[in-house]
Amino acid sequence: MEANMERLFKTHRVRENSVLEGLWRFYPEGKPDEYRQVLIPSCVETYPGYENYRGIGVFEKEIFAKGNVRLCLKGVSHTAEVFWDGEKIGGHYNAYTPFEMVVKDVKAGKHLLRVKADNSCHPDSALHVINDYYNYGGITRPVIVEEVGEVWIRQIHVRPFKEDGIWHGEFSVRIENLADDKRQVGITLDLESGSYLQAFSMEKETITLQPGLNQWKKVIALPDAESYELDAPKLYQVWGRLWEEGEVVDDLIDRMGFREIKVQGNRVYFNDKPVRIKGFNRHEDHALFGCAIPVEGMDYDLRLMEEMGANAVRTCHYPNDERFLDLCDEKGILVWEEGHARGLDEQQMRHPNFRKQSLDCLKEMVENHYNHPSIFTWGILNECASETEYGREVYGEQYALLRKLDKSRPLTSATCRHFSDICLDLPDIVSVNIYPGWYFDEDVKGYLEKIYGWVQETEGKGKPFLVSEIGAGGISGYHAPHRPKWSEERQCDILKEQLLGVLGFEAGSGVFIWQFCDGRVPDENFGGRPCCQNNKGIVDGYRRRKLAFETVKEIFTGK
Ligand code: ADA
Repeated sequence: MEANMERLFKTHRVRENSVLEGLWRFYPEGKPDEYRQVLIPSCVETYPGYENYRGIGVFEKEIFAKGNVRLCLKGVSHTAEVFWDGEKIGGHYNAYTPFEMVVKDVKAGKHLLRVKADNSCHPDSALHVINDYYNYGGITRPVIVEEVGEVWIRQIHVRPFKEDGIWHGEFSVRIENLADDKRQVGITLDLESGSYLQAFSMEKETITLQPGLNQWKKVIALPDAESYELDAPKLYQVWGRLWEEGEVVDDLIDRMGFREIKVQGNRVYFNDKPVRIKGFNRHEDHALFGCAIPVEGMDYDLRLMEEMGANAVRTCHYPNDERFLDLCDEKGILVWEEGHARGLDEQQMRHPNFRKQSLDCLKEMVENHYNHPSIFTWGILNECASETEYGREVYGEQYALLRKLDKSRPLTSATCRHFSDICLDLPDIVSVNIYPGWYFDEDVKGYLEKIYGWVQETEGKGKPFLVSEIGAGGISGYHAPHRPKWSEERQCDILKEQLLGVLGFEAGSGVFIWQFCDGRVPDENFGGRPCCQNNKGIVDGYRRRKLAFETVKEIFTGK
């Protein structure tokens, strides 16, 4: 299948589209003389001399453009301002979700695109705060530039569902009309499987577009559609086209799979098969690339996980680069995709921008990643203040938004407020983070039974139960015969007991190991974090395997 660097497949055959990769000019704000050429996407912290830079980075690129120019920035970390020929045309908060803008009627020729990216924990930032992972800076995901006409397709969502044993798709297409008046256009949808193999083609329909954003919906029965199964992940391309006077004026391609996810009793079902998670928590972090991991590195991470026998990944604690999700779709790896928030207490959740910033992030996550068949659950608010009344209000608000945006997936949230959480009635799946053997010495099975017993006394009773984190620190290369904490040996011992305990717990639906790879943490968070790293990775930041690699592999594969 053809790829561009935006996704793992071509997103347009008609609309002019390119990825603004290659060299850009970078300088720290106010110091244009210090400019250098940098490759985009990348993290500022990987530029020599900028390893600890916190502040505004300025990025510039001259581009040739004309007509209505749509710019889409897939990830700028973390507060962005965008300028076109010196004029501000947009801005965005949050490193982990895309944003876009259209510059209308651009004269054919050279234009200057300038992006300012601020990675400081400034007072307006409620989510990017000092935390147990690193707030890298820069343009960390691809930048797309497109030429659109007056009418163009913004998004196609497909909700697959089965009725009378037949797959159906509820297609929902968002179309922009940049003109000031109504427009009549033709619309078609095609489904293709594999390499351009026509699976379904819709008769052209005529629709009337009001000025601004329009939404058009259609339910189509697809008796020949094949299911997307985890061991046979069949993907379809959806090709939407807009027509005027017999000509195609715009198009958009996305990808989906036919599958349903349901919760029944204490199990999650993926196409009627109960889900049993053997997964990893993975931060987007790499010793060489920071959070801007090239797609080959993403693929390598997934190959390591597959080698260990994993079938799932949690994108802790924020939405991921969409190319990673594309890879998970292709490999049939279940994804728990998470909104952005980790370990915030009530005071932090009372930051005046917190509610809006987190709701925006959830909205952008679901709208952009809705079609990925591998995403089986949306997660929110990891280890936030779910033991307080105010926290409960916020959890309620976020769950309500997610339910409005997507009725097809169960919802969850990882809690550490054991024995005091008052929100367990809200999620569809109860998820707990536990570290027996690492942060405290308690028998894993006993602790699990205690937690599970408590959940059964709350409104979380009878819901699917997941262990969203277990783990232990291990400093890569540190070996000692007396197996002290932080040695690779002790990491194996603890993980073995934790994994056998959790996977042997019949009432549970599985486990996500904390964590796949070591990751950088800020200096301010150095306590309990040797080398300013969270060292609970099964591989280190360079993906070198620790001893625990074999331990996990043996347990996950049963070999
Ligand atoms: C928590 C948290 C993780 C990480 C982990 C740890 O459970 O959700 O982000 O900080 O603890 O390593 O202690």
